[in-house]
Amino acid sequence: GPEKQFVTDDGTKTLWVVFVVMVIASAVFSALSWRVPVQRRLYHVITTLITITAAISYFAMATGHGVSVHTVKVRHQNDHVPDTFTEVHRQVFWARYVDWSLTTPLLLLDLSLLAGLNGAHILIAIVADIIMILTGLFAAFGSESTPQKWGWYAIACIAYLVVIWHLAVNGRAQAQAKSQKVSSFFVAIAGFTLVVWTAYPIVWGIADGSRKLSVDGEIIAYAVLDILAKPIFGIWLLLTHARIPETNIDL
Ligand code: RET
Repeated sequence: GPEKQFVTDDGTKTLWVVFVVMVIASAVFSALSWRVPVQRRLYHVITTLITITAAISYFAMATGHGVSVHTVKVRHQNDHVPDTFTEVHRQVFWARYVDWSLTTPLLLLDLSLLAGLNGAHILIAIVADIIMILTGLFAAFGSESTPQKWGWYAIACIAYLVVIWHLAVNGRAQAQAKSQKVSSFFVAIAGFTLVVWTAYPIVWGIADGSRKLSVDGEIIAYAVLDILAKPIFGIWLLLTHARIPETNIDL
């Protein structure tokens, strides 16, 4: 019969743990917004929306929603019988892509406002980011043929390079123009973001991509990354920006 790559009880427990972490983070971030005047709460609003979205997505995954089984035919090398295949049935948690398509633009908005990027640059970074997530979704599903799958993956990686370019080059230049304090904070938190985000396509490559990592292993890897990229990033941003008046936003 087909090889089955499915979540087990341990994976489901991990999903529940992350759900709870995201709910707590959302409560803490909204509580923190009371410490600043109402005109200065945009970072709190954005960052709370990020963890609320993640909490909803983890609730879906923990209760068995936002997931579907993907069937892949794997061809075997066999000199005597041409075209021997086995089937792999693997669960793909598409709820992640719904989460990422909302939360990664919001994370970029946080960083863009911190740096003081202009509207055109923010728009390019966010559109490239959405293209990255949607083509990543195509890579996960449109993959009866391997070249097609890695083709989508390559397109997503190019879009990711556009995102990085905007942060590393334009974002840094704008932050520098604001002040030394803003600049060093931006370099630190954008550098952290770059390292954490770059781990996602690596995990994808060994999980959904080549199916070497089990579904439980994939859940654990993304759990660690999601906690770093959302609650840890968020608490760092909210506590630090409050001490740097130049990061205030005039809207
Ligand atoms: C995919 C696969 C295709 C290639 C690339 C990817 C990048 C994903 C990234 C995700 C970041 C997610 C975050 C989530 C929430 O906290 C879609 C995995 C480049 C960068 C930060």
